[in-house]
Amino acid sequence: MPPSSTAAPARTSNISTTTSSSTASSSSSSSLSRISNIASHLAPASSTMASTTNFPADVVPQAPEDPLFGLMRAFRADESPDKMDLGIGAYRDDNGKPWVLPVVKKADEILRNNPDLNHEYAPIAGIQAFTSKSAELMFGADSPALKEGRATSIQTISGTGAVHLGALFLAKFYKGNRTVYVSNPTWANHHQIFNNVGLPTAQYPYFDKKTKGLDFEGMTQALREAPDRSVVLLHPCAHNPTGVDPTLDQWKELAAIIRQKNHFPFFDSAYQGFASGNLVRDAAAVRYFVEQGFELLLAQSFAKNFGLYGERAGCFHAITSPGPGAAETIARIASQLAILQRSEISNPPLYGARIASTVLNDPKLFAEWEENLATMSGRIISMRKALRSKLEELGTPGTWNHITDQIGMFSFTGLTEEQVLRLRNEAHVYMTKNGRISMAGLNTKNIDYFAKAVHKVVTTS
Ligand code: KET
Repeated sequence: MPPSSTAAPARTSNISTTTSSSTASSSSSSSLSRISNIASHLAPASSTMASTTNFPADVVPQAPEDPLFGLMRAFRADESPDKMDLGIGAYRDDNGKPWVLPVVKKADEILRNNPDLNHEYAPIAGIQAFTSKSAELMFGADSPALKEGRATSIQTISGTGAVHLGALFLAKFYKGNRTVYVSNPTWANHHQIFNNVGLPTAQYPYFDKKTKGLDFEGMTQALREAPDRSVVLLHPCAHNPTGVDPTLDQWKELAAIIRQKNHFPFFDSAYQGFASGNLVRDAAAVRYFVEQGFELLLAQSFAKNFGLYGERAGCFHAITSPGPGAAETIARIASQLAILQRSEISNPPLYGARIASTVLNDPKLFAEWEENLATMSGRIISMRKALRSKLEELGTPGTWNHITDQIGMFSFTGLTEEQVLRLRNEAHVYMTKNGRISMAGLNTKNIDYFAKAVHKVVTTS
């Protein structure tokens, strides 16, 4: 630190002491003028100080704006009546409006009419009625891991907070190969979250540009070649951004490789119920791994399947392998997670978890939630069919079967970055540069416009 900056604060604090003591005793005009003299004398020094920083540009360079949230901002600022938001993965109804799930409205009503509710802190691990049902939702109520007491669950700040907590736990305690293997491509935030806690990321091939499907060969080869005991991040269903998932048979092969290599699986589940519309089917890969006795981590988001995006409801689960010491292992893991949680967020937010918990704990509301999920996934599937047939009718060059083959919230269209930018500039269509579209941004009113805009950029580029 330069000497001038250490000297200056000391002088400044002397002044303020003098000022306050002279104000306290009824101050004379001579002492006031003496203070103002000293203050003006010091002014240049303090203004020099204001321009010095511990964070100059070579230390804290200007970071680029988050691409996805930047896109949302640009969309909001666009005044065209034709504008279309196909960026963020958030469900929209057929009028292009955010949808508050009817079952969420009901749960909200129940909560607001409960005279016993208050705003006290949640326990460090969150609302137990919520976390235990979240575990059942993911792993199945009769999961061997739950029955044998080999699982621990802790409420988090939605899915991002869960991935972060898992990353932090691994950074502190994982003694295998600390490189986290993520799919190429993956949710962009994965890289940041792991890198921020000092865990490097590497990529395994995932998307085959030619078939616009899974590059299973490339994926399995990379996992075989990765150093033993690497961390492998997996999307259990509705892969973001590609909409391409392994089949159950492929999952079984992946599990065999992961077992053989002693890799450590970390699942990021943000779309349960969104892929097939069926909560159990969308959990099949995870449940298979648990049945096989893997030790694993899982981040669970309720942002999309409950439409609780901004309420940040989520859960982190750790499961350990069966064996005589399993219950003791999981208790130790839980105790450390509690310490990490306490120092990071102290305890998680209540509202979203209360809503989800109300639904998860009431069979009638749960059944209604499943209907709401079917409404969302059904509308998305119908948009896939409509988009594919419109592009085929228009004779847009290329094949478009991948639009209906891919599942979940997104479609990885295969549009190039140049085409994406032209769509934004010429047609006010907002999507990420990698050609991903959020299918829920399409509806019966704007799909023609979108298909024609795509046709135009594909035929004239
Ligand atoms: N994991 C995946 C795979 C994912 O796509 C998201 C969100 C999250 C975790 C985090 O969700 P949270 O809201 O923290 O529960 N994806 C969408 C939104 C975002 O990027 O924040 C998206 O890709 O559009």
